[in-house]
Amino acid sequence: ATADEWRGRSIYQLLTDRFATTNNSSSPCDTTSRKYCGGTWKGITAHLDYIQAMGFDAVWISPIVENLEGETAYGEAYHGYWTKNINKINTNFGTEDDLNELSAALHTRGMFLMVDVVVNHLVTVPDNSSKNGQDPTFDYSEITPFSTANDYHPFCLIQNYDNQTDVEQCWIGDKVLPLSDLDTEDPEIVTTMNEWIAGLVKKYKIDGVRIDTVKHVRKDFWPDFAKSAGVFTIGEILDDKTSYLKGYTEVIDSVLDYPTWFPLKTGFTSPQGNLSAITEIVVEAQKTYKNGMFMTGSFLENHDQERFQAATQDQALVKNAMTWPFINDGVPILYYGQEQGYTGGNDPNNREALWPTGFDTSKPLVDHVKTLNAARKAAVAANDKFLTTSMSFIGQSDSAVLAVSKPPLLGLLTNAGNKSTGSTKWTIPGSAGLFKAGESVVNVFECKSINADDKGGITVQANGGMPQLMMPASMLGKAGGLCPS
Ligand code: ABC
Ligand code: CA
Repeated sequence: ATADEWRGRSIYQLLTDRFATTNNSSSPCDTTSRKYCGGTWKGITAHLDYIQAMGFDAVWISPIVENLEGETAYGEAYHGYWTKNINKINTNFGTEDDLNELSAALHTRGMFLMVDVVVNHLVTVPDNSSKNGQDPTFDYSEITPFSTANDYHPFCLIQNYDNQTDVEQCWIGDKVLPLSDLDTEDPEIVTTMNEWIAGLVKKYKIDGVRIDTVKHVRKDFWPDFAKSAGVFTIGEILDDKTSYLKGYTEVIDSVLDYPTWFPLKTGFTSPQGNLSAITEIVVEAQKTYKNGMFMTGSFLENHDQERFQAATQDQALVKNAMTWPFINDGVPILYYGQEQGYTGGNDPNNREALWPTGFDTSKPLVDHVKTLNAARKAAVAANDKFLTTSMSFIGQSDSAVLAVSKPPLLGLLTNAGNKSTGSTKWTIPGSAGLFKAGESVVNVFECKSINADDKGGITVQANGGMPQLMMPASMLGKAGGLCPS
């Protein structure tokens, strides 16, 4: 599928090993031991109802290729990022047929499959010479098809993240488990990777790829790779600066929105957070990225960062922060387990198994997510320019509140927290041009309406620090499942 076909989608990100098992096992998963816990592609296929019922229409799964087998100093390759053979699949997750069944099952439901792919490195366990302060050596014959030292950049760990040559040609990982950095300057290797991605996308009817470690490969590698993939590409560039991401927005369709994630996380972690830092980043991105904020992948959690609820369990703050990805110009991405209220800390603790919850749909955050997806769908249905019109911020005098306008949605967020009393409010003047005089406007989280004043303005009082998502009542009609009257 093309970038345009992904624009209106909503993505559920999961780790294949941790989402669902084939036979609905209820065995616990000890995240700290960093071992395979038994999740499979068949397991995902069997639980698509759970994902779809929350309103998602795309699923991002872990890397699918064969990984290094057995124990390393950092456990097993259950996450899938330690490629051993690009031409085989990871049988811990199932068979080729299983993967094809998952792909077909998604398509039958009108959903998209996104697969995580890695170009930057492959992995083989080093000998332990580094223990004597020497450089480790590697048995590249374990890796397919890049089986000689010539296929890789000479060993050096990235020392200086401000030196882009270091970032691209030295290795990520650490002394204990360095990740062999592929020589992506070699034309033969480039051809091999381009043919590989074309074949993979075709074979499994993949609709989009999430590209790992994009900033660790030279920028001009990416356009041909993306073209060979032939589908939507979204890249991971872990950096907090829009000026750094800018160049990447020109070589692939889309980038994960890390620059906004940093102020989003700190802004909503406590009432002391600064919400205007979010506004600043967004305005910069809208000005500098190739497509503005459109097509950025907007998220609150992922598998590399502690979960939001590791930082705060104030449910008002949680619900505010969770609302953001669904009300901005980007494509919303929800990391599995957030809807169940998971609280895991940094890798590996943020990779809990989902099955112990029994895929419980009665949880409050499951409900919250349903409403968020439904509101976004309703907005798309009500305004055919929703996906192509930039959001804007409506100025507020209080720095603990944020008013995000993306008609017909008006997101009212605050970091006042659930202990806040009284004073927090949003003032939306009639001059913002959002509502008609006297029009009935509904907060879709509570299905409660208020009337705009005679100039079309509204003043909304926060209640227990909760976010509010406003929409003209007249537009709810097209929205299945949203505030049924
Ligand atoms: C394993 C263990 C961990 C252990 C670690 C040393 O080794 O599991 O417990 O702590 C995979 C696995 C991981 C595994 C790694 C390494 O491989 O999932 O569990 O960790 O073996 C992607 C994926 C990620 C994946 C890989 C590797 C890459 O999403 O899941 O990890 O295929 C860098 C990369 C980024 C990568 C990330 C993990 O590391 O750039 O692509 N993610 C700075 C750098 C970043 C760097 C980051 C973390 O540090 O600039 O490039 O990310 O090392 C901001 C700055 C940022 C700064 C952050 C921290 O602060 O703006 O620049 O990031 O203010
Ligand atoms: Ca590299």
